Amino acid sequence: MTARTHRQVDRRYRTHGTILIVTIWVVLVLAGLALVFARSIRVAAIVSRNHVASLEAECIAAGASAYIRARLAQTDEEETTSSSSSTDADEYRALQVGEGYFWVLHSNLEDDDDYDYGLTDEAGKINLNSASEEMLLKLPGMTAELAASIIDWRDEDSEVTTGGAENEYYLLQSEPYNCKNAPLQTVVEILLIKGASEELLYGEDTNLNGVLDDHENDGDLSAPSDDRDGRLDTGFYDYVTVYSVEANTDSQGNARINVNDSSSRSDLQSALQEMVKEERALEIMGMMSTNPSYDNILEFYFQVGLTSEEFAQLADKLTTSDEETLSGLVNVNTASKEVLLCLPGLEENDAEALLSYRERNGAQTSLAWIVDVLDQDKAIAIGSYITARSSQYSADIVCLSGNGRAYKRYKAVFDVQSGSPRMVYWKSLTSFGWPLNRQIVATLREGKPLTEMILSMN
Ligand SMILES: [Ca+2]
Ligand SMILES: [Ca+2]
Ligand SMILES: [Ca+2]
Ligand SMILES: [Ca+2]
Repeated sequence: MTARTHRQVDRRYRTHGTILIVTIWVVLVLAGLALVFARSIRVAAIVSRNHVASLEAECIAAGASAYIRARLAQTDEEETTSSSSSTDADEYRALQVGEGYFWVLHSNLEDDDDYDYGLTDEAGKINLNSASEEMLLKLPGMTAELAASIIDWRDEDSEVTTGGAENEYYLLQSEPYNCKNAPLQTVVEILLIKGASEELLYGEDTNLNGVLDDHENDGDLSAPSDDRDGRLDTGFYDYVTVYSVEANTDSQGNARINVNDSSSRSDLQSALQEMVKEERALEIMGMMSTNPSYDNILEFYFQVGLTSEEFAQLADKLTTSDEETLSGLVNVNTASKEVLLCLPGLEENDAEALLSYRERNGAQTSLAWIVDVLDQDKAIAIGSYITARSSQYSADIVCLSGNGRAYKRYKAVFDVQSGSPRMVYWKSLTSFGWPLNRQIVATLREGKPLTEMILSMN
């Protein structure tokens, strides 16, 4: 072989070698691209599956809201309280919608380890717009600064209450805003007010479930910071509302008789005669002062010497106010101990006596029983702040998709005053976190059915 042919063969092999290397590279790049593609398709598939799950949870929330409205419409007359009886709990726990589920969570304020289910009565709470500074101060965790500032925030004037704040304060903030000088429209609006903070509002219960979760009892190991004392130190979130308002009519929707209005004396006498013999009716009328100015109907009760049975029949028909609506009255039939303790003059033993009467005697429809539990002075002192009726209910709606991949949580408030329940508030609570047992999510993610055992775990 000549040197020339050697060179030719060499060149040919070199060309083949180059082609091989280029081919290997092309294959490598293609393989890489295929991997990237496959991965991005997989990611896209996961994203779209999660998106579908999220839409599913959203639809469940809409269904839950319709369900609650239907239940409220149905129980409008028959049920007066929504405190968590056992039947109530079943009607709001793990209800299946399609493949997914929803719960209506109700903080169990007596037990740090247990959930309750059902609607929450907004009239069983202290109304931030009508409570006096003194009443606000008695809320768990309330500070003097915040109580005074709430008064200034909602009152029309610009005079600073001691410890409070008006425009001078808010306009000097790094992002200035005006003092509202009008009622609060939501509970969380309080976070705009001087002295307020999430720590005061929610306390250690940062996922708003009324249960002491691990991260709420591990000190600073994980957020939130807590005192690790094995007890759930709550804020006042569960005890306050801005929604409670009722028509100043009786339960049938008829105008009430104003016992302070001399022109309604004949109405009062007829109402009495429907209930007792004429002689007794006249006796009661005779006890009334000629120029009456009763602070509230409990004062009327004591002055005219009604029996508590008579008062129970009459209480709902009477008023001492000309107003068409009454705002912020506390329903003594549903209020928690913490809320009862905010009422003027009530002490620990009074609140306990009221609660134990309710426990013994079941759901009450009137407020007349107050006079069997409290002495005259105490009953009259709270008489202007209490009611036996509820017209607004809130729901903490927790929705989970059927595959456990997405959940949504909403706070809703419904007003039943007009007969057909109307939604007056709807806000996502999803960012507060999954509030129920994590085993529920894990079970659905594994594609297993939810058993009663899993559902009843705390
Ligand atoms: Ca003001
Ligand atoms: Ca909690
Ligand atoms: Ca913690
Ligand atoms: Ca604690």
